[in-house]
Amino acid sequence: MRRPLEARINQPVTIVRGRHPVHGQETELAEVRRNLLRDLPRIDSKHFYDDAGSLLFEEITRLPEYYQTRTEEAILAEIADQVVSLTGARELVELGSGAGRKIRLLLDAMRRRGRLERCVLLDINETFLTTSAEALADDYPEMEVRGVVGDFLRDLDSVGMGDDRLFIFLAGTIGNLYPRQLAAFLGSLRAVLSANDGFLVGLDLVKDTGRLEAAYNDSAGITASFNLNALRVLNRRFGTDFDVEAFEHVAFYDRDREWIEMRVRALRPTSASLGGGRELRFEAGDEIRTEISRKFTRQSFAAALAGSGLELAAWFTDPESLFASALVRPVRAGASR
Ligand code: AVJ
Repeated sequence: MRRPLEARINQPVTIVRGRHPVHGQETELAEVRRNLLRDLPRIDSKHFYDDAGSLLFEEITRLPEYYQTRTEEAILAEIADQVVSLTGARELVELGSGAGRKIRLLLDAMRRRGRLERCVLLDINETFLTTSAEALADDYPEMEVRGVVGDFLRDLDSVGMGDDRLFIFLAGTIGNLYPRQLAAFLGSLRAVLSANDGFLVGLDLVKDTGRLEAAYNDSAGITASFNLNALRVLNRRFGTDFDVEAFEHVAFYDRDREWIEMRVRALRPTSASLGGGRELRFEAGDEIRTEISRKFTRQSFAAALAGSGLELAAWFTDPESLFASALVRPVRAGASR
């Protein structure tokens, strides 16, 4: 997959693995079991993204009901130059790297300012990460490209230190974190950010319930396939034996918690072996939560930042206020309190 080194002597692509034992099967297996044994069983949404799931997500981004991707792209096209000049970035670091149209809007803006030196991509899917890194190295030969295979909750420190960097975390993926995970994420982000680094984050916004629920219950059934794929991923990676056909897709908006929740629901009695002699039984109607996707307001996002050492520097949204791009910076020493 990687081309010979001499083909890109001026633009080396390096792929490294996150330092933490995310790939240690025992740790992950223990975590998967623990989550399945909760009162409301849970599968972490990172398990959606094997190759099939990553492709299904790309299909989701093109659905008529799924406004997020095209709205964020329109915002970024509008603000890229401003964000790059506000941050003076020479290096772009993408967390949870996607398939790459949106990152190019920012790289192009950096190129226009003549300050494009380096790009680091961090993603959990090695295949997608390598493909994206290679494509970016081809299209931006003046920049150095590095990939980190890892989990943005555990492997941020593998990105290393630097300055004049713009970190980006697009697509509203930050909304997939539970409040406690979000606080931990912001803490580890603060720890790798230098005083002059910036963080641009995509946030899906609170809106009409009908519109939100339609985005997660598309008429083509792609989100349903994406959701149920999590059971297949568990079967393959962790040796469970969920009968995927015995479950259906569920997605609804929880107005109190301001998040979309996706679940898989048993259509009939079924059971799954978790290994180690443990068996999980389901009656018809029993559910497993597979994802939360938080919807923010400017106020709730600012509240999430409170106490993290990070603050909101700018807030950009589309004309309909469907989605926002928030520019976040470390709180300046002496500027707080
Ligand atoms: C990964 C955050 C962009 O939560 O909307 C899409 C994943 N889940 N449809 C989201 C997803 C169901 C998505 N993001």
